[in-house]
Parts: sequence; structure tokens; C-alpha cells
Amino acid sequence: MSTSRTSTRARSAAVAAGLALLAAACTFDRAATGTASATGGTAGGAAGGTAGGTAGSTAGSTAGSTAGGTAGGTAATSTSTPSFSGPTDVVGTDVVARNLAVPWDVVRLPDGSHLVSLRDEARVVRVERSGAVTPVPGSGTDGRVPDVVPAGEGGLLGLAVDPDDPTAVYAYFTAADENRVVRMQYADGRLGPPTLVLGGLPRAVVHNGGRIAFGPDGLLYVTTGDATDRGAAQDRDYLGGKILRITRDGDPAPGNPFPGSPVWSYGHRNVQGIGWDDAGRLFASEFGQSTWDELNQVLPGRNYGWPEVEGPGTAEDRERGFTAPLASWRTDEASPSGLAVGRGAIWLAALRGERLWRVPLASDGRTGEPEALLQGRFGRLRDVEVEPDGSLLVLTNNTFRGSPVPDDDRLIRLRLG
Ligand SMILES: [Ca+2]
Repeated sequence: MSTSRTSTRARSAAVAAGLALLAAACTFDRAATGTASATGGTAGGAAGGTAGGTAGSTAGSTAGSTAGGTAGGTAATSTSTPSFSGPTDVVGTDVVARNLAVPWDVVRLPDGSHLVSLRDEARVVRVERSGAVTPVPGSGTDGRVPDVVPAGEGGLLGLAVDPDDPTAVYAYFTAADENRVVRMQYADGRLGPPTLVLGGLPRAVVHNGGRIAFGPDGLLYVTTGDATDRGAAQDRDYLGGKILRITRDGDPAPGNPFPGSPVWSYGHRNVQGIGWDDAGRLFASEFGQSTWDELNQVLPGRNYGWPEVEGPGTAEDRERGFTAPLASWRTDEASPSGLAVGRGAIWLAALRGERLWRVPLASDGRTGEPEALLQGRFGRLRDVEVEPDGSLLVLTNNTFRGSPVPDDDRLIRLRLG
């Protein structure tokens, strides 16, 4: 968890309207290497929406799109040219840490070191600023976080550090019968026994969601997957296929769109990346089924379509109340997990696409044409974080469904220019 909004980490992933295409069996988060040229989608985000968003920001279409997007119910004012700024290229890379086994999430501590979750080992390690990697023993057997039952895409997933109390570390993990969010005390280099914050999140071999992050409002956001019960993503009483917003104790946050419910937004397939810009806009990545991955601006109460709509959809879909993504990608070009916002862009770590997507972001919330960085450099990317010094950190993911090199997996610092 980053300590400032400008470096809000992405926590840590769409679908054309061709419903007939969606009948295929659920896929994993895709191991194949995509070689297609990188072209971002240009879906305009006109949001129908039966639940009104509260944000007054306008989420514009991506460059080249003709459909102006409205978010929060205000009319888009896209007649002016959005002003994009910030670095556009990676000018240097430094490997910070090596030999991480299936790392999933990287979060920053106030002293500039980082915690990294190791999904299948159910362990946490600390990466010092020097790059030294040291175990952070959990309270379970052999220093594991207890009760984690890794399987498929499940295991020890997201981490978040309480911005008001760096000794409180939150984790999202797969247990025997559910996914859950817990809190552990982090003191003396160890993690204490987990205290349950929120249980009962559906689990499956795939589509477990798993990113958690504190928003600028001080509340905890939790991304879940549909756990292969795809139709239930539309059921607001089912906690899979949602973005949830809860208090530190796991209660539905005050002001949530559906009274008494932790649900913030729904109709998601599998979200593994969230982050906020300086104006407090929330963005989320989403894995598509077989056609379209998505970048969404997330507004309270909105329905993001799955499984009725994957990807941009049609004007009719928007009239039916489904909010369209800001951008879409073919799944072999993206399959985005972690997301971060900062340096004038939204950054998405792509697994199957094996690249870092940069989506220019103007101060008024409009987005530009996505650009692909790092293609062919580091393989599958699981997470990205914007650091206070303006560099990026990316976490690779080649020890799961990838082609690892001897040092994989790695935490890599990117210098931007
Ligand atoms: Ca969608």
C-alpha cells in the first residue's frame, strides 16, 4: 500500500457483446504468450446505469473514440483536447530482488522497504531498500500464514498496510472453503495470528480476485472474482464478481450504494487491480473470458456487465444499464492483473500479454491511447506500483505458467523518462 494518493498502488485484471462466444468453459488467467500487436481498445464509456454514481468527474473515451463517456451522471465535455503529461518510456531498469516463488503482491512500508506475498508458499517476505530479501514469518507452520490453502490461482494473494497504522497488515487469501480478508499484527519482523475481517468470499480454482487496498477515503477496497459462478456476478447478494468497500473491521462501509451491503460495484468477472488518481477516481483492471480485457473507472453502484457483456458492448448494452470500460484489449495482449495510478497514467501489469500497459490519464479523468511497454523484456507481469520517487516497481510472474529465467521471479524498478 502506498503512502500517498499519487502513488496509490494498484491492486492488484472483458468481453465483447457476442454472448454466444462466452459459452466456452472458464479459462485460467492464461499462460500463452501473446504476440499480437498492441492496440488499445477505444470503448467510449457511456454509462447508463440505474444506480447513480456520486462522483462528478467525467470519464472520457480513449483517444480516437467517438463515444463520449459519462461517469457519475454528468455529461461528458470532450470537445476540448485532453492534456496528457508525464513520462512515456522506460529509460532504465534495475532488478531489486530475485528468486521470488510465485509472488503476487508488492506493497510499500513507510520506511521504503516492501512486503511481497508468495502465493503458493503462503509466506510473506520483506524486500529491503538494499534488495535484501528476508522472511517475515507468519504464525503458522514453518512461518506460513495459517489457514491458507493454495490451489490453482488461489493462495496468499493481496496485501495492504493500514495507512494509519503500519503495524496492521491486511491480507486476502484462499482458505479451505472460502476466500477471506484478515488482519495481522506486524511487529518484530513477524506477522501475528490472523484476525478475520471478512469471510465468506467465494473461492474456486480460478477467478479468485484478491487485490486489496485502502482508498483515499481510508476504507478498505476488496476485489473478488466470480469463482466460476459467472451468472452470480450480477447477483448483488453474492460477494463474488464484485468490488467491495468495507471498514477495517469488515463491516459494510458507510455510504455504500446498497444499504447494509459491502458491494461497491458489480458485474465483474475477475478484478485483480485497483488504484486511485489524485482526484479520487477509482480505476480497476479486469480479466476477460476469451475476448476482451478491460480497464474500468469504478463508480458506486454501477454494473460492469459480466457475464451479460464482455468489453465495450453496444449502445444498447449501455441503455440496459451496463457501464462500458474506458479501454479494452484482446486477452492475448493484456490479461491485466495489478494496476497503479501516477506519473500521468494508469499502469497495468499484463500476464499473458507480457507487457506493461500505460494509459495516459488527464487531470480531468479522460484517458488517451494505451501504449505497450516492456514487451519481450521480463515475461509475465503480476503487479505494478508507483513509488514516491516517481519510479515504478513491477513484479514478474514467470514461475507460474511462464518460462522462468534463472533469477525469476523478480521485483524490478523502472526509471521513466
Ligand atoms: Ca465489463
